[in-house]
Amino acid sequence: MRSDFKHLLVEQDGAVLTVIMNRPEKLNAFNDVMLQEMIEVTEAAARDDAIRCVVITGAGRAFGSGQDLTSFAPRSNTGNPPRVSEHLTKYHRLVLALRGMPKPVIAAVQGVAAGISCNIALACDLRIAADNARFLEAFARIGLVPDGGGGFFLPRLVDEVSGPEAERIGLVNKCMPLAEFEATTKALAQRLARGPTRTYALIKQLIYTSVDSDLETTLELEGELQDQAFETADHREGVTAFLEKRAAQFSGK
Ligand code: LHQ
Repeated sequence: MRSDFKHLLVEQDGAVLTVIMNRPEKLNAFNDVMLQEMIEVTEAAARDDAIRCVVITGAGRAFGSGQDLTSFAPRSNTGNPPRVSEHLTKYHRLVLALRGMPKPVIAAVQGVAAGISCNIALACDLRIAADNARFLEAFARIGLVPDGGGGFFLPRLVDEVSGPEAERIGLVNKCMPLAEFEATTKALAQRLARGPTRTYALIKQLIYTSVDSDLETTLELEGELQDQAFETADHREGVTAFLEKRAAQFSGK
């Protein structure tokens, strides 16, 4: 995994990869370079067996402010603007890479997560929020419809939601005081990375497929995925550790 990105800070601590979107002066708005780098790092993390949990977060006082409106708007003022839908296919690649990542992905949200940055947080498996978090589908404020999966992940979110409110309605898994935010996120990511991460990937596949399946199809998929889980080293280790009355040492295999 290279680490010389222009707009990302990438830190690996054991099996946890933390990706920090790093354009704090623009509240980490996505320009073309940062979007491309996010796609690259996400796809590389998916392939890298040494990484067993990914944390996505933002530098400075925000998670992200969505599409950089200064870098996209001038193009649409030219005589031959690109179709927005063409530009959006890059975001689709990122959303699908996060969703399909064969290991847990945590969005650690402090400050604002607006527009497509909000929807990137929604595409992650878990969301941890600081009490200053603001989830903001800012699209309608600039006359746009939600994109980047906003229409899929959260069709009913029409107004701004704070961190504490997001916890109350189940939009985030945990909200905490800003002072505890970093340490709690690290502890959660390390705990997940020590888990049976191959099985977590199968669980993600089951849950995300079941959303648009019926019961019969889901029961069948459970059987197929359980066949795979049954063959993992981590399943053997889990049962052995239980019988030996000790903590399991999972390898993610
Ligand atoms: C920004 C941005 C930003 C550039 C703050 N761009 N500079 C996809 C594809 C194609 C087309 C369009 O859409 C999409 C998807 C989308 O994501 S659309 C939604 C785009 N995002 C927004 O509409 C949010 C725009 N930003 C805001 O409403 C505010 O900045 C929020 C509410 C996020 C934060 O407000 P404040 O805390 O008051 O901060 P601020 O507004 O003072 O921002 C700080 C700086 O960051 C400021 O620059 P400056 O040079 O004046 O200090 C802003 O201009 C800049 N910034 N968001 N998206």
